[in-house]
Amino acid sequence: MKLWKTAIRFLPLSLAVFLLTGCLGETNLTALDPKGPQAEWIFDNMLLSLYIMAFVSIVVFAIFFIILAKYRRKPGDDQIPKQVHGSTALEITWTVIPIILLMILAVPTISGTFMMADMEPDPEVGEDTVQIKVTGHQFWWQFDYEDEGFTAGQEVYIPVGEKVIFELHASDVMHSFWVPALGGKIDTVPGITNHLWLEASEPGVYKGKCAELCGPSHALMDFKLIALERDEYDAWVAGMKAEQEEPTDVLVSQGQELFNEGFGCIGCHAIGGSGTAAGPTLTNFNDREVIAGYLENNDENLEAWIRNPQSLKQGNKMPAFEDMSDEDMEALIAYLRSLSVLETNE
Ligand code: HEC
Ligand SMILES: [Cu+2]
Repeated sequence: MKLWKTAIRFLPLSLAVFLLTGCLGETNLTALDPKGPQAEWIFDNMLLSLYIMAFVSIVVFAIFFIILAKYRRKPGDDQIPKQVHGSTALEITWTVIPIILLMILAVPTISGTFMMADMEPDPEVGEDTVQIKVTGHQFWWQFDYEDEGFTAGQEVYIPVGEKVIFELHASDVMHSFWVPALGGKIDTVPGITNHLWLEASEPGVYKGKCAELCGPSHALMDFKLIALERDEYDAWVAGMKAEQEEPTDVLVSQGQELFNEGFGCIGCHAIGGSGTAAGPTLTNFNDREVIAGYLENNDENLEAWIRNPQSLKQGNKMPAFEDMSDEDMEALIAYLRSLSVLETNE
């Protein structure tokens, strides 16, 4: 009876687990729908070990219940059964079977570990293999395309169907770089350089997350990996490298003036060019789907963000511009909206 009570007490908890799995919603923030060779390897191995576990459980429980039924005490059975000790045949069997099962697991594990650790360039792409330096900051991501000489923030673009090599760093505390649909997570550690490669087998927008508790807004330290066909990717690279054009629109150039001089946003946010700044580069800000990793990128949210970033992302390093006049805000937003490198911006 007591067991039943305990079981019933755990029922809501187990139901909650089922309900929470529904929270995944539309996103591809899942390792169960792999979209690249690394993620496929992880998923296949997860299934393989699950099958092995299921096989072992089924066999063990089947034997258990058969023996329970077969050797239970029967009516009139009042003698102690013959006592035995040890069985060489049985002991060899239950040693050899697990060894075989572990060997079955070891083959793909070891070959996969080498596959994932191989940081040689993509054999088909050679020298043009894309290499990206990732830096985790509280609470945003910096992506340096050093070979091309520019820096991106919050969204990392890669060509589809090619191995892309990431070099991982952290500027403050430990973070962890994770795009579940494409592969395993890897920590970014201050003072240590880690490496990882990923490949996306289909074009698309893949969600990424920081997977290492790094401070109050850790849960909002999201980013996106955007895989484009090679020609679109090249066009994006060209856009990121292009000289900033002088704005022709009056409001936009007023906004630029405020961004550079009036409020000194430029001190933390570079536009164009490369290197580390105190905040994410805004070269292609208007192409981003979200602001600060998670807020839908519309004017209302943008204004709210500039006026009071702390209320939206606790502990982040951007100061508030609460008292900005509406006119200045309008001009700044117009300027930020002009920052795009993609041809179409749907
Ligand atoms: C002291 C440095 C600093 C200054 C000055 C500053 N920012 Fe920021 N800003 C940041 C940091 C840091 C972030 C990243 C916050 C996060 O996501 O954790 C940020 C994020 C942003 C973002 C979101 C970027 C994205 O793609 O997620 C926008 C837009 C922005 N700032 C605009 C401005 C504007 C406009 C000004 C001037 C009025 C300004 N910032 C001044 C540090 C600064
Ligand atoms: Cu984090």
